[in-house]
Amino acid sequence: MKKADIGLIGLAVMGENLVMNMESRGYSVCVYNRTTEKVTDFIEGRAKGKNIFGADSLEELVAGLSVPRKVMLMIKAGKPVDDYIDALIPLLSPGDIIIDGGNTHYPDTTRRTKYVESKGLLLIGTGVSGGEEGALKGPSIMPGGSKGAWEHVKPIFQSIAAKVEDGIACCDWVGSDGAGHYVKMIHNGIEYGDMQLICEAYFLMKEYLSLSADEMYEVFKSWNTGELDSYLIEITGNIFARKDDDGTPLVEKILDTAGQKGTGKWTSVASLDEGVPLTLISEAVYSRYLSAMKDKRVYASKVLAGPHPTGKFTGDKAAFIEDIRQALFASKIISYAQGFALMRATSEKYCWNLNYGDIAMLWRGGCIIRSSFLSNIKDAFDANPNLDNLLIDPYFCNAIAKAQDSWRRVCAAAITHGVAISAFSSALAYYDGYRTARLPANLLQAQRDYFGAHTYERVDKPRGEMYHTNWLET
Ligand code: NBP
Repeated sequence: MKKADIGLIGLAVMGENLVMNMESRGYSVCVYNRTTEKVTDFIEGRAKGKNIFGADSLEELVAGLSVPRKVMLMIKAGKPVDDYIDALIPLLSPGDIIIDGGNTHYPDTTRRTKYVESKGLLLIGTGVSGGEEGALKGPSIMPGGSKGAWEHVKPIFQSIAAKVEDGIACCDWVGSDGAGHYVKMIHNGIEYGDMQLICEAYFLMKEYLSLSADEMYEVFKSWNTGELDSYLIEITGNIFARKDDDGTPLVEKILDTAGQKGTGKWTSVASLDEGVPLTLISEAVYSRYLSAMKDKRVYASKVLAGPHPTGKFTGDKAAFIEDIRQALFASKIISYAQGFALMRATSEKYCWNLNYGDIAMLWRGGCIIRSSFLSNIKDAFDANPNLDNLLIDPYFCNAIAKAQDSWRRVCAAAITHGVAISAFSSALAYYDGYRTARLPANLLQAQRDYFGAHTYERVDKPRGEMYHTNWLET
């Protein structure tokens, strides 16, 4: 019997759709699921008549695969992945490949790569982005792990991945160890930031400018034709157009408590570990936490005073909407600048040799943060592969210079009128901090030396020479 090109374990939304995608590209797939009834349902349902075969056990799955065997896990991240790896190792042969396509935390992939390689096998830990629709029609795929596995998996992955207009697949090798899952984690963090920025723009338009959902639909439609052109801007416009059964905007019926699965938090924690500011994404994570404190906020709204004046906007609305657009664009640049700076620090630490321009291209299609803006990032790293911070690139430097008056007007108005815009304002604070040659940390060093004899460097002496003062001595 002819063997299948690849095996897949995990027939939930993502797994099933990836299998359908692979089969539609000419690959035969053998499938297995812990709850084996799902295998039967799938084979007799969506997969009927297709080049997809079911297995009732892991042994049957492995026996049905061509060599080197490729087994992809599309299951809940965490212990189930370790359990399947341990169950598969005795069934596989040297050179066979295990692929983890779930939302795994990158240190787990680094650990598993070493473990699987020590058994003579290869492991790919890959980010898959784009949700269930992406999985079916073309996701963004970010593989890392055992480099030797890539040549065997590349044709399948690149054929199922999203393609951008020039036909380039949004899938390429990212780096060793957990690099693929790391880049997916950064993607998710950036997604948190992009979403929060859009929510703050909406909040200003609703609370301060008193725009209707229909008016905001028009604003987002026009924004999607310019610098902000992106999937998230597009779907946000569509959300404003959606009415509930009573004809009112559905979005206003939705409870304001945000959920999360934790990948934004991982990104923030990674930034603290590396000592790289990631203020915008971290604010986006905190904003979700704050939103979840609904009862406390409702209580506080009745007892905590707001600013005066609290009145509504009376000026030129179109001009202020343009200010918001510029503020969103400038803040978005900050978010990506911080995300890429964090990737650089981590890449250097683990010797991953990440290619930042190529990573931007992986996100051009298929995934949630896809946008035209990513081409500008690719151009920036093509022009200078050693670019330390995107803000220094001429395009982004000029874009922020152009946007900053609007950005400051928006933050000032929001602060004056008490509209919470933590991502816009923290982005501006980072920008002002990053462009300041002399910060007040001289005083901070003096304080540390005063109470803890932590010593300090002097501006009039070579770097590295440490000084201590007995501050109480007169
Ligand atoms: P889920 O994350 O809901 O996982 C469902 C699958 O995991 C089923 O096959 C289930 O088997 C299996 N599973 C579970 Br749950 N616990 C298990 C255990 N203890 N042992 C063995 N198998 C177990 O599915 P999904 O939403 O399709 O996502 C799959 C992976 O892709 C996840 O890691 C997810 O984070 C990631 N991801 C999801 C999306 C998305 O938009 N949903 C996007 C990108 C990445 P059962 O049928 O027997 O319960």
